[in-house]
Amino acid sequence: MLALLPDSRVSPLLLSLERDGMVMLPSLLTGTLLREAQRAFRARLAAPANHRFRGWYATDRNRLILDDVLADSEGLLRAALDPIVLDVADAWLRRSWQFTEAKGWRTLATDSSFHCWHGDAWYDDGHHDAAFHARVPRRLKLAVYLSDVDGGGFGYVPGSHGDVPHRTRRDDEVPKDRVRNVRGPAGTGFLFDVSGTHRQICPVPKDRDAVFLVMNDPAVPVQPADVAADRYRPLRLNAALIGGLSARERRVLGIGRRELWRSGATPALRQPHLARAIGVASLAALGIDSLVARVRARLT
Ligand SMILES: O=C(O)CCC(=O)C(=O)O
Repeated sequence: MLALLPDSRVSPLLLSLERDGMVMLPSLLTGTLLREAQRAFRARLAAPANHRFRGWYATDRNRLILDDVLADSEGLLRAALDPIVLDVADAWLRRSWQFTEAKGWRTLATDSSFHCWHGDAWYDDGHHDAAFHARVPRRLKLAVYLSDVDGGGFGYVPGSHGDVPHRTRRDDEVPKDRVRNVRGPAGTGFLFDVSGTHRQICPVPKDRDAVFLVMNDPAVPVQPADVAADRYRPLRLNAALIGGLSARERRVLGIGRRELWRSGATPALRQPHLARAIGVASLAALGIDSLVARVRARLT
């Protein structure tokens, strides 16, 4: 595989990925494109998703999550389509891969150790033959920091990747002296194989903004919990930003690809009572607005 690489800049990166399971891409996003990406990210963090505001949601108390971040920012889209990123991914994942998720989150500063060491659970391991189990399907994540990170960064155990079934790992199973704690200024990128042991390092001394873009072969079936949550579906993109793409860029963004398309799919409600309460409160607030407007009209 290495001998087929088109670009000598890519070979050392691929060797690091092979050896460590992760590779740094310093200064992946810089200058005006970085500032634009930061502005777009922060704008969406201004409020929770509500009505037409595409804001954050949360699945734990420590992170404000944004979906479909490639639709918000030209800078992030360019970082995702950086030729080096695509070359490494083509070699590591073979050419059938595409981006299957584009999330970002702000981790709120905390002293608590809220995140555990794990290899990502994602593929459906319940319905496959021995050949499937002998080789864990490959998946990469491309991460980009959008804030300066000098503590509370991403942690990875180099060399822990490979044909390791996904699972969480107890703290005492992790060789702490080998952990790579990724620090770097905003715009730092890195790629990692999700089978390796990793987590958000805690404590987190200040809020950390980062995006994590998922890349894998869409033909690999995903675990039922992720189907129910409507994860790993076609990306939502921005029509203004996707003109003039090359055939390869279209392929990796999944444009025109239907493998992940599930008509009518919608995420299962996590907190149905809260959803109902928000619906009732929104309609009540509109009723109050219209009452106030009518009273004002009478008084003037
Ligand atoms: O937020 C982090 O640094 C950890 C990310 C992570 O565990 C993951 O993407 O699976």
